[in-house]
Amino acid sequence: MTVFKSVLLVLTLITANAAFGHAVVTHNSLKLKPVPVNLASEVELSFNSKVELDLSEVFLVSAGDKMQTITATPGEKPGQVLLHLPALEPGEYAIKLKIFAADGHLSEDLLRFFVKSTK
Ligand SMILES: [Cu+2]
Repeated sequence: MTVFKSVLLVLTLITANAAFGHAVVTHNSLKLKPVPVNLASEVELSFNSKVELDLSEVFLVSAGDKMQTITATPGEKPGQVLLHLPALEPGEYAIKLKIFAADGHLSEDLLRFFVKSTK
């Protein structure tokens, strides 16, 4: 009976941990590497868990709340995602993320950034 109880306890703990599997951005290359002007580029994101890219949606939001879908591909490491940005004029933008974690939970996030002319 004691063994059975401890097995149950371990199972409960594992399930409780899995509930924290929501995909949260832990690394974001926008902070380190500015998005270039008028040149297609990539943004690298890392999540704290595996993400289901087939179910996830990523949008580029530009002035006037215009949204366009952007392509997201898996990176080399687990939880890593590459976003493929089109060539952008200087301005204020945001990346809207609707990301499904491997546990099926949806998280939404908005990453704001500027494209600045260096001249
Ligand atoms: Cu979750």
